[in-house]
Amino acid sequence: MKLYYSPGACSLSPHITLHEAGLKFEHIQAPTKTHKLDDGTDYYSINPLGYVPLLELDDGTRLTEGPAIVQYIADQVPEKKLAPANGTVARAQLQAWLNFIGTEVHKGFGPLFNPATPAEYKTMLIAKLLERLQWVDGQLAGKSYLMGEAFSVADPYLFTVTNWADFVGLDISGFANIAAFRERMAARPAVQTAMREEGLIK
Ligand SMILES: N[C@@H](CCC(=O)N[C@@H](CS)C(=O)NCC(=O)O)C(=O)O
Repeated sequence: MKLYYSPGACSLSPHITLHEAGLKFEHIQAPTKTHKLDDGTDYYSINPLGYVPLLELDDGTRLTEGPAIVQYIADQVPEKKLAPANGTVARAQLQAWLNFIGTEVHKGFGPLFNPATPAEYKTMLIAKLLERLQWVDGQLAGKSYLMGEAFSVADPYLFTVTNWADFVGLDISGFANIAAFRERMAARPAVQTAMREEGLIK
């Protein structure tokens, strides 16, 4: 398998998940600004939408959309229990978290990275993000991970998007449960390996 990623982008979530799964894969950098691979390939020829993550399977199938990719990875190694079984209420709850993070948090951050976004809109986005993260903080009370005591593939996604707070000047230091969750995540070997491979830590 090949994972197309950009350092620190949302592709960090499947990158961590692949290490949690213990699967063999190659990681290929696809810079989100230039859309050019190191070998000169135009990334749009791989993903016409131009974004990461993209997981290319060994038969050449290309999977996009982070929440779908991480569930696919989890389902390759059911013994690792990275996601509850398909068709269960717990699986729907995991999907609810993945969708919530994708639509209510991830996509709220995007325009904050864009210097062309008007300041008033940024202020609105920040207020909404803080509201959503406050709710996540409450949901994490008394829990180690989003789904309870068991780690799941929703956790690397929350870890990844909350990593962006510092870069856009969003102060989330008041969310004690998110801070504890982030520390717990940062201590996981799979997280450290993925972050090292992306050049985010030494
Ligand atoms: N809907 C996609 C969105 C992915 C996305 O927003 N990727 C960003 C990085 S976090 C990106 O590659 N942006 C560059 C671009 O759109 O060209 C998903 O959830 O996987």
